Amino acid sequence: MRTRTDCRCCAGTSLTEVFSLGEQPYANAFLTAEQLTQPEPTAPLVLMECQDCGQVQLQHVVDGRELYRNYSFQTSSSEFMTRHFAALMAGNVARYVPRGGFVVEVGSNDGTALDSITRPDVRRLGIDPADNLAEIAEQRGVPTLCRFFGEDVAREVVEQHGPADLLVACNVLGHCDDLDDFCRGVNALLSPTGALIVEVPDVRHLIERTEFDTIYHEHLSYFSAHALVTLFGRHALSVERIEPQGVHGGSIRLTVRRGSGTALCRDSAGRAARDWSAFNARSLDLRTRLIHWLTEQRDLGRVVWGYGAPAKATVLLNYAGITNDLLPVIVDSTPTKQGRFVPGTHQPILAPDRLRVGKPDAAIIFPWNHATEIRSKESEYLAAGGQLLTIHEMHS
Ligand code: JHZ
Ligand code: ZN
Repeated sequence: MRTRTDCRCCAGTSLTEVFSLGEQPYANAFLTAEQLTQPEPTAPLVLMECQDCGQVQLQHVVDGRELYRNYSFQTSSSEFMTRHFAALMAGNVARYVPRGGFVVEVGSNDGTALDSITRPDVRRLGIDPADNLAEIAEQRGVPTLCRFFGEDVAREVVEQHGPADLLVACNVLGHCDDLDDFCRGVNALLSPTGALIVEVPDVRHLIERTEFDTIYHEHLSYFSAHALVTLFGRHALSVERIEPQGVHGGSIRLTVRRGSGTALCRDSAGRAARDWSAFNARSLDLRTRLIHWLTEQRDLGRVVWGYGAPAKATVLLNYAGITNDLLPVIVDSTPTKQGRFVPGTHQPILAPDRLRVGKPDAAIIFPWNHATEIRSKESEYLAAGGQLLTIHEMHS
């Protein structure tokens, strides 16, 4: 772990602390039964804001090799996200990829997005550091390079396959410590007429919608459009388009091209409107309400489980200190998470069909971003009187 004292978007050094979740375990490091008795690694989660460009980033950087070698999250776990990425690929392949062209996805996970490309003439390559995921992707026929993307890897790829017409990086920029190296990689790999498509959660929504549970060690940056335009501008990359996206609590999609003539003015992305003290107060209030509600349910003799074990569940449960006496079980559809336990608070993770057997009175949907999909899958449980709710819907 190291402390970062400069802004990864503008290189400035005026960083101010705006929020802290304290010392926390790694959100996606779901434990095996043997690991339950062993000490767990933790690191602080402290948010810093750059006073020059508005970038928000973690003060402490945990080595990515520790977080990503074996990765539990799988893109294919959501049908909604699978459709979202298929639409992204379809539109941009049609727009930027000529016959026989080349598409590279950074952070390609289990190959879901690249697998959606239907044109047989298009060559594809995924790049992802998790070997368990690269293996899954390869099995479904998506060629995958199991590495961290950066300038060196980009040069190797160009040498082997030629330049990329389309580079896609969704929910991956936030995970990169060295964004200058990422941008040098883009410049090494992108064809002169190609495009880079980036998607990241928008920090504006994180603040406005009190999404503090999206703050964890993997997420080193919490971007605004302004900070990203600043970053790319320093690397002769120009942001051609910014489109809001509803996914992950409110995201932005950027289309980035070669050239320094940034077509977009650097909109200040709500900097003046950032009210961190109200965000701090709302986060504390949410935590208090959650603890009260769960205690009340327990005292009424009602059983409450968790539905979905996203990284966000680990953050919320640990921040609120919710152990098995208040919430004893979580169900999740991801095979690699089942049979494991939540870091820190140790709830067991079971397959979703156990919900129909165990029939808890209620379950908290931890991935609030997937509430619609989960409710439609669990219509039987709901019809039988079960309750599914998100933390934002909780009133005691
Ligand atoms: P979900 C992800 O974070 C991954 P997380 C990553 N860390 C990132 O950067 C951000 O997104 C932006 C389960 N589930 O997508 C599957 C069901 O059980 O909110 C997942 O474990 N049944 C790279 O970890 C979890 O919920 C279902 O029907 O916060 C969702 O995780 C559905 C739809 C999901 O990711
Ligand atoms: Zn900055």
